[in-house]
Amino acid sequence: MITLPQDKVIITVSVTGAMVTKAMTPAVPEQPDEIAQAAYECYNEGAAIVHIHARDRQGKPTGDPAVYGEIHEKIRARCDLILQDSTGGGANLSLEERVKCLEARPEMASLNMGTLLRVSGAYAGTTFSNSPSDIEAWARAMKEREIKPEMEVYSHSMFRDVQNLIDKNLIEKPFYINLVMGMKYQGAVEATPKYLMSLIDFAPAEAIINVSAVGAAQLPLTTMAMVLGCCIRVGLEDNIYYRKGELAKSNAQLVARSVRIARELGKEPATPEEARKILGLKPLKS
Ligand code: KMH
Ligand code: ZN
Repeated sequence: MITLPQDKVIITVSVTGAMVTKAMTPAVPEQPDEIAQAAYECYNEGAAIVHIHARDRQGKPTGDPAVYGEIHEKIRARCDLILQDSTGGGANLSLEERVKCLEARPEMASLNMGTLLRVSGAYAGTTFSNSPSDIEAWARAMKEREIKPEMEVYSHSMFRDVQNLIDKNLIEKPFYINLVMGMKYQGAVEATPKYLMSLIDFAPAEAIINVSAVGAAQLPLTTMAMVLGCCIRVGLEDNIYYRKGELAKSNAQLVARSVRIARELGKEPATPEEARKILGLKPLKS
C-alpha cells in the first residue's frame, strides 16, 4: 500500500447513497441543489472528494447522466471538489443504467469488484452483480474517458478482480482502492480492525487505500485508517448516526468530526488540488 504523506488525509464524503431515504433521516440530500449544497458544506469542512449518487424527482436512484451533469455543474459553481460518480447505482438500476453516469464525465467513478448477495430489504435475494467481464468493460470505458476508478473491495477475494485489471493494463498507478467494510451483504467482511489489517496486507503495493465502514463502525475504522496512512470516507450513504441513538445533522457534521480527529493526529485534510496531485488526477485548471 502507498501511504499518504504523514501530515495529510484525503477525505471523501458520500453524501447520498442509494438506500438512505428522507424517512430514515431528513438530512440526506436527494435533489441536485441539495446534493451540491451538502457537498459544498463538506468542502468547507475539509472534504476533497464527493461520492455522488443521483436520485430522480421521486427520490429513487437514477443513472440519468443529465441528472449527474446537473449535480456536477451545481457543485462546480460552488467549489473545486473532486467529482466521483457511483456506478454501483442502486438495486433498482440495470447494469447499463449504472454506468450511464460516465457520460457526465466525472473525474472519478466507483468500480465495484466482485458480486455480492443482498440479504435484507426489498431487494433481498438479488445480486449486486459485477462480473469480471463487466468490470473490465467498465474499466476500459473509464480509461477511454480519463476517469479514475475508485475500486470498491468488500472482501479479500475481490483483489483477484483488482489484479486482473492491473494485469490487463486497464487501470493506472497509483491504483485507488476503497475498502467497504461491514456491509451487510453476503460476501462482505465485517468492519473490525483485524479485517482491516488483513485487507491491507493483501492490497497491491502500488495502491492508495481508502477506508469506508458502515454504521457505527464508520468512526472507529476511519480513525484507525488515518493512523495507518489511508484515505477515509464518511457520510450519510454509509452511516446516518452521529452517535448511538442520535442522527447526524448533516454530512458536514461527520466530515467536521473526522477533521478534528485528523488534526489531533497531526494531519491536515488535503485540499482537492492536493488530492488530485496525490491521486494522479489532472489539475482542474491546466
Ligand atoms: N454503498 C456503499 C457501501 C457504489 O456507489 O459504487 C458502496 C458503494 C457502491 O458506494
Ligand atoms: Zn456509493
